[in-house]
Amino acid sequence: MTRKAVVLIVDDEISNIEIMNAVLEDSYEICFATSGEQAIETARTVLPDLILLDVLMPGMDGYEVCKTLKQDRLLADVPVIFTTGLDDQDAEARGLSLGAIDYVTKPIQPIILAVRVRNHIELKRLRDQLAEMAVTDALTGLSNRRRLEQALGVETARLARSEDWLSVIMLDIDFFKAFNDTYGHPAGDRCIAMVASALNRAVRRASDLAARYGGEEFACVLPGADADAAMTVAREIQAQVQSLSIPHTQSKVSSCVTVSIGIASARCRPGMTADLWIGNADRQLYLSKATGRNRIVG
Ligand code: GH3
Ligand code: MG
Ligand code: MG
Ligand code: MG
Repeated sequence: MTRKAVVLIVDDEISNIEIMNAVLEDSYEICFATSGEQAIETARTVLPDLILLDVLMPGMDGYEVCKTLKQDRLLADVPVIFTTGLDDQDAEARGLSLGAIDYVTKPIQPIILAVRVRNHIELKRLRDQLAEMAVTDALTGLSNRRRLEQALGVETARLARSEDWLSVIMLDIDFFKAFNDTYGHPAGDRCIAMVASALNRAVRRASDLAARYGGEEFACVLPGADADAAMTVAREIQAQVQSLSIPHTQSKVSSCVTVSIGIASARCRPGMTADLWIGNADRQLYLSKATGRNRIVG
């Protein structure tokens, strides 16, 4: 069963909260706030799927709340619908220009409120799905190259501040063209998906990222991992791929599918870029290929 979406209702008048709650409580999990300050606090704790926000409130008003929400990385994408007695185009324009997605006027019309809330929650769900698809590889379910490069950019900047360790692993399936030629392209796809699952089993830390970089090439970002730690992960990747025991009669190094692995490890320094790290790991991978394949060069 999918969880109920959470709607945060913000209004300084309890009677308004009661009216909106009566419309929505069967379909959503409802939480309340009766001031702007409380709204921000509650939003940060419950991370609602949608916020119904009163404009006129003593203290922090709805506009200020909206501005604060939009500046918060975790809350900026939560749809905000303003609710107000003001039947005033300027107020509506101001709310929408601050990033609110919609506007309803009081007295609340129950059917309209219910439909708007439902539509915006559905749109938000589709937007989230699309955003997730944009950074996910369809064949393997791993992160794709886009997420890898984004994450690596963020990590290099973060780790450079403390000059902490970072390791990047690149790996590539050996003699994969011959595999496709022998077993066919669909079997090749299944092989890529299995190697991805092996990689996923080997890269276990929540802060680590495993991605399909392209074709039959994968990359891992291991924040905080020094050369020894990265070597341990690389050996585990190799062992997991080996334990898949995917037959490959045309491989020149084994009777089963193998991977070549390159590792780049260093303390992060200011100015180091994602491209530099990928380039370094790729150079090691090239050495692994050039010196015989089915091996780790770190
Ligand atoms: P090496 O050991 O040097 O890596 O040799 P290789 O044959 O694996 O390397 P090469 O880069 O020449 O070939 C990679 C092959 O991977 C070629 C391409 O057809 C295949 N490939 C790339 N993406 C996919 C995919 O999504 N599915 C399948 N089935 N094959 C793919
Ligand atoms: Mg009010
Ligand atoms: Mg290859
Ligand atoms: Mg390749």
